[in-house]
Amino acid sequence: MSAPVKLLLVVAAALVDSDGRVLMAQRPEGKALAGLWEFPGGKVEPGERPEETLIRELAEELGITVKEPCLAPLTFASHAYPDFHLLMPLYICRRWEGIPQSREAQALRWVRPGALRDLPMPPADLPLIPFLIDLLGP
Ligand code: 9L3
Ligand code: MG
Repeated sequence: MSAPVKLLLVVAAALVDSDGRVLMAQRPEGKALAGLWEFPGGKVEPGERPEETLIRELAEELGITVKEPCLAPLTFASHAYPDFHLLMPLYICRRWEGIPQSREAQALRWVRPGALRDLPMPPADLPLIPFLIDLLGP
């Protein structure tokens, strides 16, 4: 038998603007994977439903209000890190209240799906790019 693995559930969002661009956030200094560009989101805390987590994280990180019906599941990432296995549902969101702003010192960028490959991203996020290109075009 192989060693037991710790499963980590993280939820992430592709916020899509009216031009079909996706909001990417750069992980700040001091965090794991600092400097890499990711889909915003975070860990599901005990007792939370994933959609609640995502709504909370988007409020904390970006200062926007998202209603649950505006979150549509798109795909998920399943990625082995050395010390845990990450399972990360990705939701599409096209509607929110407020203007996304950096609330946690992270840089933000709106990026065309076809240009996502040019950003250094966490390895878990990379396989999500083709799904966004399929949905939104390059
Ligand atoms: N992670 C990867 N891609 C993402 C997100 C939101 C998170 N789009 C990974 C990085 C960390 C773990 O999930 O290893 C937990 O994220 P955080 O709580 O450190 O932001
Ligand atoms: Mg986060």
